[in-house]
Amino acid sequence: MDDLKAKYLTQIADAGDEAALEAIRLAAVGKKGEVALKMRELGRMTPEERQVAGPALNALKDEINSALAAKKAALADAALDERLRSEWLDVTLPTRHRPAGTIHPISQVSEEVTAIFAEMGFAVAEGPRIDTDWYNFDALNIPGHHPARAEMDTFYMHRAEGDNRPPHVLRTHTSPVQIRSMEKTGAPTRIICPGGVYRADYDQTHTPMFHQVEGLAIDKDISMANLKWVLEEFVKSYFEVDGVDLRFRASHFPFTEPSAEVDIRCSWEGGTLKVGEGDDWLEILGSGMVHPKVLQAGGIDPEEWQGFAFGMGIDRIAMLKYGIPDLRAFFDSDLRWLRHYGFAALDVPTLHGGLSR
Ligand code: 2NL
Repeated sequence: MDDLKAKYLTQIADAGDEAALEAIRLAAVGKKGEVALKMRELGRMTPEERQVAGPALNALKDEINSALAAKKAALADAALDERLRSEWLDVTLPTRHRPAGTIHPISQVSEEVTAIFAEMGFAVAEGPRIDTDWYNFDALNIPGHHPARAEMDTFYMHRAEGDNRPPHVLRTHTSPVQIRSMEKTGAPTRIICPGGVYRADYDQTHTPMFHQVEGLAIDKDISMANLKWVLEEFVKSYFEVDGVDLRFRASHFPFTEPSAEVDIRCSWEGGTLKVGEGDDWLEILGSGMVHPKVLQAGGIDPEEWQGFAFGMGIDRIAMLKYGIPDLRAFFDSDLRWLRHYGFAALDVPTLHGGLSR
């Protein structure tokens, strides 16, 4: 019996894993194990022999079981030690770089402008960027011979051979959206149309795609006085100043009569723009009373209704607000340079709700 004990305790001590331990357990103290076989021999012994062998076998069984349990615990400890040795994190390592995205400045300025006009009751209207030349030109009283319709100024879509319909164009302003809106909702109406527009132009202050916001207010007795108030409110809110002088300069657009270009009082101290003070004037938009022919094209009776309209370049007013010198910079894929101009989300309402930031 001492042989048995020595054999199994040695095997247990040498076992390398739990599977080996289980095999030893079955062979030693399992139902058909060696100790069980010995127990069966007890029946053939004399009572005296049995009195010695019985307790000894039970003791052997207990001893093997506790050796198995101890070894199992030791193996688990060793496995844990090994995991702790191999699986570790250096929490002092610097973090990985995670580039942070920001809303595009053009998108943000669009939203700022939209939010300001929304407070004055203007709804947003949107429409196709590819439109017929009727919506883009004719409806706006821009005749066939007008230079804006020349190929060097406008992108014309290709027509299949034999298709003799007038060409579609990439819209050169968002005005066609306003014509479509007039047709759809009639008068009275108050809308703004922000969006991308296209002209065949490329230099420091022109890109072939740029962004515009146009506004339109039509009612029974809308006048240039209403236009002036709306624009004043807009400029004060957008440039975050308490007051500003506006200057209306007589101008000409085919779609308005009379027409005016609007300047705001400003100064250029040390190269930075200050709105509302100083002796300089800065042009920010074009405007006027909607031409009767344009109302008519939109299905609105000019004998009954009148309205004002205006248009401004979003990219341009974004450049002015943030002091960005080259329009082309907006359309580079990498906008990290913008931080150098102090561009940051502003504490003004946006369409996404709440404050932008
Ligand atoms: C400019 C000038 C302007 C309009 C746009 C407009 C639209 C309709 C009817 C009448 Cl549907 N007018 N839009 C009017 C005056 C000026 O834009 O220099 N934009 C950058």
